[in-house]
Amino acid sequence: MKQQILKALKDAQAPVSGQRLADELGISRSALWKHINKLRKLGCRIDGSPKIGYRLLSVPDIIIVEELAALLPSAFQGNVIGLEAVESTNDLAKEMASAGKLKPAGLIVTERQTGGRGRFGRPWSSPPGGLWFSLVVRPEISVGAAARMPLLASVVIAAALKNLTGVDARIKWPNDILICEKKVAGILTELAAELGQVDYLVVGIGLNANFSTELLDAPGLNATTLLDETDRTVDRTALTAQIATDIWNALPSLATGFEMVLERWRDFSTTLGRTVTVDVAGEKVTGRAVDLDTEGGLVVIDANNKRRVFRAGEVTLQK
Ligand code: BT5
Repeated sequence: MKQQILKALKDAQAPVSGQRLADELGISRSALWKHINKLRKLGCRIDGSPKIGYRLLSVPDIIIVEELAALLPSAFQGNVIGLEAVESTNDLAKEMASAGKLKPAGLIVTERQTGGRGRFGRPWSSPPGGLWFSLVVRPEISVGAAARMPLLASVVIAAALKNLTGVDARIKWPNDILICEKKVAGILTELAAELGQVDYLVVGIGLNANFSTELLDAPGLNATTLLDETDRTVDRTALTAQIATDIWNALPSLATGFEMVLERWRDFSTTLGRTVTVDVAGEKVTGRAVDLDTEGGLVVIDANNKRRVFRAGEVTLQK
C-alpha cells in the first residue's frame, strides 16, 4: 500500500486531499495517515495540511514495485515483489518457484540482503543502495543449455550499464562485470530440473550501484560501485527493468542462436587475449586465454602449448 500511495502522490500534479486519496485507494483516512508516516520514516518528504492535502516534495532512492512492474514485459505482471530486506533473493525465489509460484516469470528485488550469496557459497555483501534481485524464468531448455545463462546475463548487464550510465563495463570469464578491472556486479544462476529439462532458472544479480565502496563489508575486496566510478546515482528502477527485460527477450537464444551471445560476450571481454590463471578445484593453470568454445567454455593455451577448455573455475587476470 505504501507504494501505491507513493505512486498516486508522484502522479498527482497538485496536492491531493486526504479524503480523495483514501477513497481512491479504498482505505480509511487513519490508515492513510499511518502509511504516510511510514513513508516519511523511509525518507520521503511529504507536505501535508488539512486544507490543501498531501504533496510529495522528494523521495529517497527506493525502488517502487509498481513503477518497476510497469516497465517489465507482461509475463512478470503480478509477480514483481519488492522487499526492504531479505536474507537472499535467490533463496526466496527458489522457495516460491518450487511452490509453483512466479509463473510464467517473476522478479524479487530487495533494498538490502542479510545473507546474500555468491557462487560456491561465498558471501555477497549487499548494503542499501545496490541492485539485489532475482529473476525466475522457465525457458524450455536442457540442463546443459542452462549453463549458457550466466554468459547471457553478463552480456545484458554490461550492455545495460553502457547504455544507461556510459561506463565501460567489461566481463571477466565467466560472468563477473568489471569497471577498470574492479568488480561491480556478479551473477548467481541456480536451477531446478526434471529428467534433464529445466523446470525453472533463478538468475540472481548483484550490482553495486548507489553507494560507496567503503560500505561493502568485505575488506580488501577488488570491488567498485557505479557511484564511485561516475559520481552520479543511477535510476535503479530503470536499470533493473532494462536488465530483466533484456534477459527475458533474449531467452530464445539459450536454445538457438547462442553464437550471437558469444559474439557480444567477446566484444565485452576483458579476459580474451590475456594471460590468466584458472583455478579449478585447487588445480591452477596459467596460460593465454584465446577464445570461448561454442558453449562458452574458456579456451586457454597453457605453458606447454596445450589447448585446455574450462567449463568452471575462478579466473585471475594477470596485469
Ligand atoms: C557472484 O559470486 O559474483 C554472484 C553474486 C550474486 C549476488 C546476487 S544478489 C541477488 C541474488 N541473491 C543472492 O543471494 N545472490 C544473488 P562470486 O563470483 O562467487 O563472487 C563472490 C565474491 O565476490 C566474494 O567471495 C567476495 O570476494 C566478492 N564480493 C562479495 N560481495 C561483493 C560485492 N558487493 N561487490 C563485489 N565483490 C563482492
